[in-house]
Amino acid sequence: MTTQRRILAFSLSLASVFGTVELLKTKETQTYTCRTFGSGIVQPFQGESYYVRSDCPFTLTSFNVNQGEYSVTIRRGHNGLLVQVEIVLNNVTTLLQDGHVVVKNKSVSDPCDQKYQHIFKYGIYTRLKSSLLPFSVTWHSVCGGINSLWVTLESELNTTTSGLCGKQNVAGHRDELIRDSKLHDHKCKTSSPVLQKNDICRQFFQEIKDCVQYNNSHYQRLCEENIFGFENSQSVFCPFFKEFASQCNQSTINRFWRHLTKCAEPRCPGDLIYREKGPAVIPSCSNPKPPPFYQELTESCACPEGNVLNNGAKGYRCIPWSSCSCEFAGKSYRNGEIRRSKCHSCTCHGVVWRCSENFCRRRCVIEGPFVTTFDGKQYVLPQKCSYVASKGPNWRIRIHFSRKGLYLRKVVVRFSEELFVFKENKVLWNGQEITKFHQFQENCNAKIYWVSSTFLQVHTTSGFFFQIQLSPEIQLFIDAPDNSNYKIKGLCGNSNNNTTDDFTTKSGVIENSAEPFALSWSLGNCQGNIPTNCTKREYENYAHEKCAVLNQPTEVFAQGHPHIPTDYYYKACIQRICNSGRSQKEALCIGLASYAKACAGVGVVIGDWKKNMGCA
Ligand SMILES: [Ca+2]
Repeated sequence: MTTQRRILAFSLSLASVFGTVELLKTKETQTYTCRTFGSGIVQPFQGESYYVRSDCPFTLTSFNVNQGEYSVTIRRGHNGLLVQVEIVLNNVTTLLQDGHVVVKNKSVSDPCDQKYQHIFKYGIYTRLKSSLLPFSVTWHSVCGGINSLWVTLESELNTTTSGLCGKQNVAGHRDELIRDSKLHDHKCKTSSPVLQKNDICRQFFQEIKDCVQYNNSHYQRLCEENIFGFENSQSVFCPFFKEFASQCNQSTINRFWRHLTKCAEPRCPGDLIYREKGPAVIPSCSNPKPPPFYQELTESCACPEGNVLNNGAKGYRCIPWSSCSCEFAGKSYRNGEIRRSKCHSCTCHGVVWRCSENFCRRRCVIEGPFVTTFDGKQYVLPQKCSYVASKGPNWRIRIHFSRKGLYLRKVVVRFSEELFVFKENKVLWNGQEITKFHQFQENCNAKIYWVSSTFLQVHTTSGFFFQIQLSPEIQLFIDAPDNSNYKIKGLCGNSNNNTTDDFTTKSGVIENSAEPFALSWSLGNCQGNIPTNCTKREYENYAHEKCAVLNQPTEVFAQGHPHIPTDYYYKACIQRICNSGRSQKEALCIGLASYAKACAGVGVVIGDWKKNMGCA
């Protein structure tokens, strides 16, 4: 680190210390909201709303707190909608464009938690909330752009805000706000608003005149400026009417204005129904009672009364909370059902398992493309790639897939400064082949032991521990270090006893399916897909017939049934035989061994299955 950098780092850390103090000093008085909607209506923090028609970029609001920059800049397209919004929160840029949310040049899906900001669905809107300041930006996306956006400051800042929203406590002048907020751009144009009589605007304000307290003719004028040229664009004029009708809070007005303006209620996906004032965060199987902050009411797509969103399934289905279910090893469990193993007992709570203390170590298993995470989620890798299997503060395990079959070619482990490469029947340490394994290299951070003729154990000084099987194929068993929780990442997940966040991608987004999650941890080029059906049809019958032994209650594997469901292992067994590139018998034995090892992991020893099945 250079001296300059050290000084910079030091002042930044000071800034963050003082930042906390500054935050406490802000007066908690009221909420300051500034909105922009339609084709250019601006409701500033203070003073009357105004209209601006322009395709130029503008600062909506901007301020600095503790050397951190905060700003929202907007640009409208020729369709009147916001086509580009750039939000800078404490120097982190988020771009809203073409229906995507891009944070630091990476597209994200909501919810998205980052160090200083949180992006989540807020009713029918999306909200970005800063965790440093009581500041948030909320928007509504429609086809073609954003038709409504507002920024909220929940306290008065010790600093001045500028932009179209003006100052927090002083009303600005329209023309000055527009002039001072416009950003440099050669090609864009700002035109004077056109006032042309519009019948819908007139009828609307005639009808609601009793409940809107302020200057009616001013708002009628705004309505006509907003709608001019966009008479057929509901995306432009509906948010305007919605905004004013919502101030009336009468159900008759609601029916009337939707009928008059032909602004239909937003459509909701799946079982969800639209509510003018519904929950900002929909109660779901995993979160049936969102915390108070999220219980705010807003326009929302919600489940019918008494139901919750089944977020364990696709397609926005609503079910009673008592019907929610959890998954373990490919099997579904009812809400409240208890699953016991020799290591611990777990109760299904909505879609999340709540488990007692685990007496066995949490183990990630990678057997070819079949992965079991530390927390027990099971999936199949989508492609033959190299992947980051797991990484922690000072170690990283990579797996490299074989091009030929469904197995690993090598495993590369970096622990501090030491590099281990495991290939079939060969182990390299910092580039040298090693043959003696017992208590290898006394001063090293890692020690390797042979456990059997094909099985290696690696112990590290930091308590991190894994086993590698070298033949008949390379398989990897990693034990989660104690108290590691969120510090571990990769294909093996994070070891926090919760399977719902195991598909966390490299960029920190939680995915629903294995494919985007696994590929985010891939490295370099991949060597083709991993087939999900039987590529060798002639092997199919053999596979079904032989793998069925796993499920049979009278056979040797039945001892494991109360502890580990066979569904996942049965499917994997068939897939191995069909696609592994090995002989049928060899693949079968590997498949059966996989279940036997899983049982051994929870302390259940399957009898002499190798002899029974003719596996060596
Ligand atoms: Ca987890």
